[in-house]
Amino acid sequence: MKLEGVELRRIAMPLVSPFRTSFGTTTVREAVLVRVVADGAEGWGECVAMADPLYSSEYADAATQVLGRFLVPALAASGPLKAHRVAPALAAFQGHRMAKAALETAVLDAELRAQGRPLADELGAVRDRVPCGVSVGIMDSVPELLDAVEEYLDAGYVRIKLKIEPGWDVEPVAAVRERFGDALALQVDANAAYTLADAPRLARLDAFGLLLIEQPLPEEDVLGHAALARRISTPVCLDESITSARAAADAITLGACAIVNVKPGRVGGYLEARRVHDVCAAHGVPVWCGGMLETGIGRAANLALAALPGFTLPGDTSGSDRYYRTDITEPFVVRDGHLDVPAGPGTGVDPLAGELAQVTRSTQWLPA
Ligand code: NPG
Repeated sequence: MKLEGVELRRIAMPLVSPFRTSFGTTTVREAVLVRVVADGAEGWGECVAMADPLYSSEYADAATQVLGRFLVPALAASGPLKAHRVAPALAAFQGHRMAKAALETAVLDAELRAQGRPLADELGAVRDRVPCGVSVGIMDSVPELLDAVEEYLDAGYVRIKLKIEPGWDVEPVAAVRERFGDALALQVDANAAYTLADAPRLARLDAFGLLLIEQPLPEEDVLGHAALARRISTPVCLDESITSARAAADAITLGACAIVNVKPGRVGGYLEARRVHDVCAAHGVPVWCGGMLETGIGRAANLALAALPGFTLPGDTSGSDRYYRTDITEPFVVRDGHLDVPAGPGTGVDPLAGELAQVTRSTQWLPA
């Protein structure tokens, strides 16, 4: 295919309720949408960088800049447009994986649409629907948390993830276990809020039969996670630390994780995400698909990935109404605790023009 141009679109979508994690509170999801036009076909990618560099070093303004100034020009200069050639064409630029992922996804979507092939098939999906978990933010009180969890369980979610931080860990976990029983699939996510010195406190979570504890220590503290894993019985899962298939192989070899959260944006795209899946599968390490408060555009692609055989744990792939009153695609609706994997060409979803216009803050067209 020949690239005609790339549109960068900044959007801002209010969340149905504030989402608090150990690194901050999100009330409006700002994101960058990438639309690639090639040979008359178009494809979409959603950049998961947040408004502020709190989860990772990337943020939406920087992603917009690096795409416009470096990544799109490099792609335009790189010869025939093919999804598998995007990462090599951008490899000279350090980092900016979320920006690179969005561009590669848009190219992949355009290519697959032109061929009439679904992303799920391209990635190697083996399921038509995937079980859905939900991530529950830090709340002002335990009763408020219990109400939120109850609502999600009533909506059919098959696994609950509680966000934790120092001061909001053992007590809320104990309360949820007590109220909803031992059969509830329950896990926690610290977003790097602890240090190894907190090991005794984190070991108290062992009593609650959690599926996993996600990213308790800082991104770069892989050895710390290995040391922690020897001191607690809850399986350690890594998120922020896993920036590539190589990082996954290292972390597994070092004993730093028994489970991996795969987020395509964090590792530079769906093709690398599949390699992370493959590395983990080769080591017998289960994976699950993370979420970054995506709109329907990013969610559709995540569902394709979550349908791969190594994704044996429910992911943070929730229904549209968990995030937004109005999504920018046809809404994803959880039925019987599952979401359908889109079956149409590419990601299988199209943005709805009216809804998209409502949330658009700016657009920029970059001719090839
Ligand atoms: O369901 O999309 C979702 C949110 C899941 O908790 C979730 N995401 O640390 O994994 C995380 C967290 C996150 C959200 C991280 C937004 C960064 C941005």
